Amino acid sequence: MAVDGELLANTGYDIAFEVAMSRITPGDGDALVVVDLQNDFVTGSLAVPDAPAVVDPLNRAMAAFAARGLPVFATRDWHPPDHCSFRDRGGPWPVHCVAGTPGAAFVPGLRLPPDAVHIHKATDRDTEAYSALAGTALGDELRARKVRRIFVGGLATDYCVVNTVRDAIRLGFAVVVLGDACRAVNVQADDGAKAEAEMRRLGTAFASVDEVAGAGPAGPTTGQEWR
Ligand code: VGL
Ligand code: ZN
Repeated sequence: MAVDGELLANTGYDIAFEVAMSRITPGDGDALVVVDLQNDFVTGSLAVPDAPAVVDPLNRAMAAFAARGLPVFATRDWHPPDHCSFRDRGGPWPVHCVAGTPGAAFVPGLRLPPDAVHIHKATDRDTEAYSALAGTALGDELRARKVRRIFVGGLATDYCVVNTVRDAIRLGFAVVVLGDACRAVNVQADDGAKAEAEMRRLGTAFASVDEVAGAGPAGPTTGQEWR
């Protein structure tokens, strides 16, 4: 059956189609937040298990948002060389994501839209900040773009993702976590599952990248097939 997107826009059929396809279509007021897709978290000193698996889903999500003209934010953990979270200062982590080093760079293969907004976090040597909304411009940048709902994917579920989601909800944003585009550190085996449970409890929706962006690597071309 041929579906004419122009004629059927905003009709009941259109909504029924979305529901039947389990789609959450990003639109006005939505933004994507890609969390900490950095070398140290993917292949480096603090490699998150199975982290390379989120690069392709996040590329597809970014393509879908960019094609709709929706904002994409990319965060980076951006520590000074003597950050308080490092073991030699009594913190829990190996040295990671030192500002300006290769470990702090985005992973190769991450296809950031040219106009992605870059957010640096945990830049103060004496403050740990897992949330991308703690001490950064992200909240103001979202409000400036009239964003009401953020879609979140990246690393790590049990640290930056859950803390960012908690702050976002506290600040009044609706949140959709892209479950297949997140991975957990799992210092304790169930940390990721606990973080997910907390996010659900707080009212976070979960969706797969396919549900949001459609299947396939290329991203939208005309918009017709993304209805
Ligand atoms: C993170 C561990 C250490 C994160 C940052 O962004 O998830 N995790 N620093
Ligand atoms: Zn860190």
